[in-house]
Amino acid sequence: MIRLYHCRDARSFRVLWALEELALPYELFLLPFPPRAFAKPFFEVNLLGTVPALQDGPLTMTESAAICHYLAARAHSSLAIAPDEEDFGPFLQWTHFGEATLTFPQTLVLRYGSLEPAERRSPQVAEDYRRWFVGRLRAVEAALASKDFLCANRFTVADISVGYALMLAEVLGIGEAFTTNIARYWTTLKQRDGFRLAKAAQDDASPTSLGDPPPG
Ligand SMILES: N[C@@H](CCC(=O)N[C@@H](CS)C(=O)NCC(=O)O)C(=O)O
Repeated sequence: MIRLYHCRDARSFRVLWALEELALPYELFLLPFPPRAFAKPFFEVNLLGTVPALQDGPLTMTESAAICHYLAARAHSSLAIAPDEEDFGPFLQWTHFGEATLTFPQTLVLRYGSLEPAERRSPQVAEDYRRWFVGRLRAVEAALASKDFLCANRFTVADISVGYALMLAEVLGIGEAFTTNIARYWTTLKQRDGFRLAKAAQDDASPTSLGDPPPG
């Protein structure tokens, strides 16, 4: 069975959301954040110590957007867009944009705004990257004009990838910067059953001690 190593509301939430949308069976290992400090045996799963880590038989993957694409494609699900479909290019663009362009600046807001010890925090860095993130939302706002989803007129893992960045923005208090189309889109995404089930799964999970047998 698929195993997902996850920290609450971290990028691994993308994978949890995709698993619930796809209705795939999985084992969830909920780790304390950051695992590299508080779950050292996790280094045996992912030598970087980052989440997500997904194990599917002998395969281990650690990139959230790639894992979502992998799961949807392997399931032959409409959550992936195939190479012979018209929106294949935009699908790849948005799936990667969600992580590489939108989430990267947010991690600097998080790190230098709150995670670092007080003496290492930098309001200037946090503010600069908050603005960077908000500026990059312009592309999402334009893409959603008269559309409910980013590609192919259907929900795909590209929406999970970008949607997670919007979720993190809310956590970081940047949600008030959402413009009209983004606010409408985000409201729709978070009402999905898959999103709610993923939230419930992390709420219901017990913290995993990696020395223990798998949960469930
Ligand atoms: N590009 C990777 C980034 C993975 C990553 O950096 N995850 C963060 C959580 S959001 C993490 O595990 N941070 C803990 C650390 O760096 O020690 C992805 O999209 O999955």
